[in-house]
Amino acid sequence: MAGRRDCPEIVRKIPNSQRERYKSLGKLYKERFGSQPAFFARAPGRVNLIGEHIDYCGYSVLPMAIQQDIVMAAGTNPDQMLVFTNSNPEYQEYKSSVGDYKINSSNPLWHNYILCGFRGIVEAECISNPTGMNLVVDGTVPRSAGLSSSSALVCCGSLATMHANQQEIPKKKLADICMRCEQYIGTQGGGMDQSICFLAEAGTAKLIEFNPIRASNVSLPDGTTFVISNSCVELQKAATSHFNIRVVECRLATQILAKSKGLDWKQFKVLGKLQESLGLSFEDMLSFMETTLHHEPYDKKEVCGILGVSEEELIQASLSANTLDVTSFKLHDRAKHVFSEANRVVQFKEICDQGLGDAASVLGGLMNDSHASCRDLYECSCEPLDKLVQICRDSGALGSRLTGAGWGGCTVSMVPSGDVDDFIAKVHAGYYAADPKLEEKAAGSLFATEPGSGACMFEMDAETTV
Ligand code: ADP
Ligand code: NG1
Repeated sequence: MAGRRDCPEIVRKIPNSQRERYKSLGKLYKERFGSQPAFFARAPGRVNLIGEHIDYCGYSVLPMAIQQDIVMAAGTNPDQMLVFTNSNPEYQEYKSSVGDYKINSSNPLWHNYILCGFRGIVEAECISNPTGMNLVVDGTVPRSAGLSSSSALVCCGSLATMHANQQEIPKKKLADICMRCEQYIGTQGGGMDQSICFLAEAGTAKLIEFNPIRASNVSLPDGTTFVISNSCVELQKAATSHFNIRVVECRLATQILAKSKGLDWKQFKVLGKLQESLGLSFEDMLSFMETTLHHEPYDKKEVCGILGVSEEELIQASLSANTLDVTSFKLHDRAKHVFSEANRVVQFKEICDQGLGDAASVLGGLMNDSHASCRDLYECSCEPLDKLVQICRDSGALGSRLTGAGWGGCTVSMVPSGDVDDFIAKVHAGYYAADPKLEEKAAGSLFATEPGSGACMFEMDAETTV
């Protein structure tokens, strides 16, 4: 049975390095709401080292939390109101009553992510009369950059809701709740971001497995450091259909492969479950896929013909609200990416566990292969991102790849620790200094990172009171 120690930590002392930030958040809270916040909630962003676009196919991934985070100064109000204010004036204040709010997935403004977290906790814990809640939000995770600012908002919102309503929920259950409730925003993602957000521990990357959610430590090779660089191309996932089209393509590939084996295809939504049912290795799945799916895109009619359903039935069984108009599906290439990427995650973990002398260069090779697969088979890269990956490799990275959903956002590079300063200087010169608009943003866009800790709450302490 889960106990208090399985729940997010309640930390008594805010770290000195963060004190001024929390103090000014507390000050903003007092100016807006007339009292001290009751507590702070904190949820980190993450960087995925390898395993892209496979969590929603049921496969394991290998992320670590980063230092950048979302922090909320939180308190309750007796008026049953939800009031969310942001330290960044770009985000307008949001106000509604606890019983009368709407999550708007067609125009997903910032507060909708917090509402996802609120709704997730209220529904999961059957809270019939949730308390009103005041929040002042402050974020340092680069936005729409593949470092999971959206999930940090959802997870932090869920943590604030949990604590404000005097609930105690174990981390794995919180990860599961948040994985599901973030889908209210419309993207049909997997559970990587929410799982690492709650289950991260300082000093170690994690292998995250699903069904049920589990996390195990991964020791990265000594003498290497991971460096993140942001291409500064932003794509808000929930506002476009790029992401869900990939989810649907993987689902259709699963169903056509299941049907070809005479299985009840409607029972299969994800490639991982199909592989498990068939009991095949990754190599066997790849050759089964090669002989079953054709390289050319499938149109809707062909898919309906193979599955023996009408378009209406296909919509019910396989499509999502924002993919109804998609007419062409690249099933072969998407499935090939998923099986090979899932295999790379297993190899990456094994190599880390073995800790052999040449581990870093082998891991770097896997990262490079992952990028090529994302670019060519999954088509989730873009020109600036490919250019940045190349600059990172030319600047001394042992491996470099896009991280997160892609179509913009960040690269993650594995760099010999002694060369980090030189690497950063070269990437700065090669990517940012070449364009004055990028040069302006370079400061927060290019940084070394270490595995950070997971979501937690901080009590108000005497030094933070204003
Ligand atoms: P990511 O890859 O960072 O998860 P998404 O495009 O999925 O990117 O989500 C980004 C959205 O999250 C932003 O458009 C904004 O609505 C919200 N967001 C991110 N950071 C903040 C912040 N500090 N304050 C308010 N909203 C934020
Ligand atoms: P980001 O990069 O944070 O948008 C998304 C999904 C992940 C995963 C990655 C790709 C959400 C909340 N996050 O992450 O589950 O599928 O893309 O590997 O949908």
